[in-house]
Amino acid sequence: MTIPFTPWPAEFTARYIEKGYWIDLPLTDIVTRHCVDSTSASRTALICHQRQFSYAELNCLSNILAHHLHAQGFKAGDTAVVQLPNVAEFYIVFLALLKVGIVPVNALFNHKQLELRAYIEQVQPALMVVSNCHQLFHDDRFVSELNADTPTIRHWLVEGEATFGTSITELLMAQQEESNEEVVEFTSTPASEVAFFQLSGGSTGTPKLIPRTHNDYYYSVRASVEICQLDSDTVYLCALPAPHNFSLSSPGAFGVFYAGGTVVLATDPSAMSCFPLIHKHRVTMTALVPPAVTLWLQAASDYKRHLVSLNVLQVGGARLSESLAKQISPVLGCQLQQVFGMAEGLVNYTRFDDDSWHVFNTQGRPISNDDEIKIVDEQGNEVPDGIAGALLTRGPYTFRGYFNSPDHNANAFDADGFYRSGDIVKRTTTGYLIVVGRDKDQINRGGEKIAAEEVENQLLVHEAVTNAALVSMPDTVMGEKSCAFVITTNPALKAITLRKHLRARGVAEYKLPDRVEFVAQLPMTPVGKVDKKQLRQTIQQTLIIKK
Ligand code: AMP
Ligand code: DBH
Repeated sequence: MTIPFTPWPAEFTARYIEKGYWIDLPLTDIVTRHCVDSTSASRTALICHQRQFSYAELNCLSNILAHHLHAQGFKAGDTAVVQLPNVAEFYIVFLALLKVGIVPVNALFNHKQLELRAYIEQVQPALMVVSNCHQLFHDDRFVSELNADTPTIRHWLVEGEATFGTSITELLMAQQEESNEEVVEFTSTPASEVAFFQLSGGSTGTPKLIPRTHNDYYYSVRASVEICQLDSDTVYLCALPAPHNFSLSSPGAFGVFYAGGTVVLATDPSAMSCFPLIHKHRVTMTALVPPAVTLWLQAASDYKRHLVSLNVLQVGGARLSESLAKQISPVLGCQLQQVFGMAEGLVNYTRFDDDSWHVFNTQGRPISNDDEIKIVDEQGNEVPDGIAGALLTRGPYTFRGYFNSPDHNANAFDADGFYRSGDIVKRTTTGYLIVVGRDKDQINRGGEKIAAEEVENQLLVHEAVTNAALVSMPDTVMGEKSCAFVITTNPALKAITLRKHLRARGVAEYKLPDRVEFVAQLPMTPVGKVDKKQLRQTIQQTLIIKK
């Protein structure tokens, strides 16, 4: 059994194979390739608090888990929903699932009932992997609800102490002691098939899933490793959520594993969590979103000596201002690399030999010569360099369709299979992209993406809300925050009541409106849609007047 997905047309498949992009190896190769000789196998792959794992250990632990799952009757083509914080188990579990061919959705740790249920609904998982550190899994209440609603779920793995399901920690410890584990070679799904689902930032009512094949993802990882010049001396701090496409593959932890370096896990991107780790483990490289950069710059003056080992700071996920960009090297003492990527595929990097203008003012250029870029005006005609337009792309690691979403896919791609990214960009004459805006209904809250419609739908569930529109408003640290314009039948309704309502609906905290404006009506465009452009202007004006 394999997971259905929209394949690349045959002539593209042939070209990507011929050019050596798709090499027909499973993603687990990023670790197993180091286990053929004892010197590389014994190198440190992963550091998680006090625990260190060599490549051999990482491989062995994921084998133990794979055996367990195999013994439980799991097989290739089964699906899983995984929600783990930044702990070693995230990679151990991921590798184990890939080995057995179980296709996971890796939810973010700040996701709650609404998001988890949306993923569960779409993939009908046989396996759930969760952490008892998460508020929803302190006890088994939500677990029982999900078991009752989702007959496909057969097994729960729990990180930490389990009050339900099987404890990953105990399982791995018990099995390791038995040692001399018989070696079974697992067969993952074929490399041309779906390895896992990546999460889309989305712009629709329900979050969409992005099928990523071994072949396409592994190519993006290898090519990123080359561009970012990783090697076995690289020590990478994973400060963003581990499942994020940026910290997983650009080049992220997978890139570091491929290169034989070391991944150090941080619980969060704060300076307080990260600076001591950089100092202690002599971290050479990390990746941040712009709001974290602001905080690091503020904290660095007292702790610059902690950062001497740091060579490269990658920044992406949201637009980095030129003024922030210029402070990075003098204040943090490392080189800046801008990264503009998307879980759907296309990733752009500034290169290490670029001049400072490109590094400060552009979001880089694509990974691959076969990344095809179209920048079009509202009529769909390509615009010249220097003129802003909508970014469309296709290529050897850009997907061809969201999972099980024919209606949405009909608009998300053009007739030639180019994906409409929803970003408004300009191309320089040197082929670099500058992100200037967005034409998707999304708020980018410091790199955390909020699909407006998803939140609006949940606001509309409230009995006193008759209409709602969520838009972005400028914020000096976050870049953007969210503002909900709400029409209500209850003049006494308060913003805090709506936030409570959304929490009770299980909406992730970062999606709660930062501000609520109660209004008598919403402006409409000539075609009868809510005029969000005007709402953004209204809230900007309000903020200016209040200042
Ligand atoms: P996601 O769909 O969650 O993977 O988010 C991808 C989106 O994040 C892109 O389409 C952009 O809108 C935004 N993004 C990522 N990196 C950057 C960047 N360096 N500058 C501006 N926007 C970015
Ligand atoms: O924001 C993103 O999704 C993103 C940013 C940087 C990404 O997917 C990536 C690099 O790969």
